[in-house]
Amino acid sequence: MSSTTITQTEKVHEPEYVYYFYDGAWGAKREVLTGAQAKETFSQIPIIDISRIYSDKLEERVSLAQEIATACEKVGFFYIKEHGIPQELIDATMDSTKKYFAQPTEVKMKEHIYLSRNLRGYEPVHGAQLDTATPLGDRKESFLYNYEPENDPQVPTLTEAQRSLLSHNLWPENQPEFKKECFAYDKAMIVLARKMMQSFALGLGADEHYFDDMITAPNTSVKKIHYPPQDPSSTSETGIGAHTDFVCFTMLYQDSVGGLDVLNANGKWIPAPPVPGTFVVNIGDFLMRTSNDKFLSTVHRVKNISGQERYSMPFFFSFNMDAYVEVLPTCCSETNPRKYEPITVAEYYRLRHEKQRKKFMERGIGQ
Ligand SMILES: O=C(O)CCC(=O)C(=O)O
Repeated sequence: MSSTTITQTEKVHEPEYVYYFYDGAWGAKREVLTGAQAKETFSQIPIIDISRIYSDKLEERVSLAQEIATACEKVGFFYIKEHGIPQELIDATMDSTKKYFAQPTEVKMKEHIYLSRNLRGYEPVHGAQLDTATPLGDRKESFLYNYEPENDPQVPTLTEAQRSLLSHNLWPENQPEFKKECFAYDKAMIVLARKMMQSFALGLGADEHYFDDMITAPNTSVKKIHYPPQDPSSTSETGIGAHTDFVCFTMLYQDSVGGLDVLNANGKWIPAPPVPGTFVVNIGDFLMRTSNDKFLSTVHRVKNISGQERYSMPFFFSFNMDAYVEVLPTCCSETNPRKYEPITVAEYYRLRHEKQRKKFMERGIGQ
């Protein structure tokens, strides 16, 4: 008697992942989910008219806050329109940004970020490399400047100890107009950002003024970015590698070129194309932490494959450097206990900067 063995070849499903930069390092990953495995997630970015943020009726501010909170919980990204920042101011800031980048690289290198202890100033093309799979790094150059209290529309009274926690900017010499234009933009954005924080507080079920005392001298920064076009088929560089922002939230102005993508829960890249008259707002790691993960800090990236020069200006916003930040009590319950210990902003940033500087020194950049 003979016997036959039947071998069945089972199709093994190899999971596919999207990798991204998180907490100072590349390597966090999200599985790409399709078919029956796919989760319910977003496929577009909502646009919210925020004119109600200036309403003197609490119920209108609350209804806006709820709309914003829904976007923060489901997407972590949304556009804001009717935000109150004059288009002429934005255009003037974009013009001065383009003039700054048009200078020769050796002139801009005089304010290289590694000449500043807080990594403020100019970073050349390929100076950053978030995605370690791209050997050249990020195909972008940038200029980063921070909050200066004298430029705040509500100038705060600070002790010497509080002043010592602030970052120092590295301004180009002999370009007073550039600095003046940077400050004019920052000033207007600080006013809007404080309103946004009140809206986030309401949306998280807290008092509208819950965050007010923590944002009297907020840690804000503006990064002016120029993305030269990249070869669409290149795998050796990208515009900015996939990452989350580590601040509370970001308000991004982008020109009309496009290239920003946002990652949904299924590991699918959703475009965030330019929409005239809007800023793109996204939640960062620190507000996600403060909300006990209720609000999402969403992964995003830029690839400028348009063949044109792209310019953008993210405005990053965080609490005062000496603020001691706890998870909001309204975001915790017996069934959903607090996930994070309180931390001061200065400590949170110190840890992050340490990792960032170490990473760049490993690549032989900096001192
Ligand atoms: O330029 C953009 O559109 C996004 C910039 C960004 O994600 C960043 O600087 O963190």
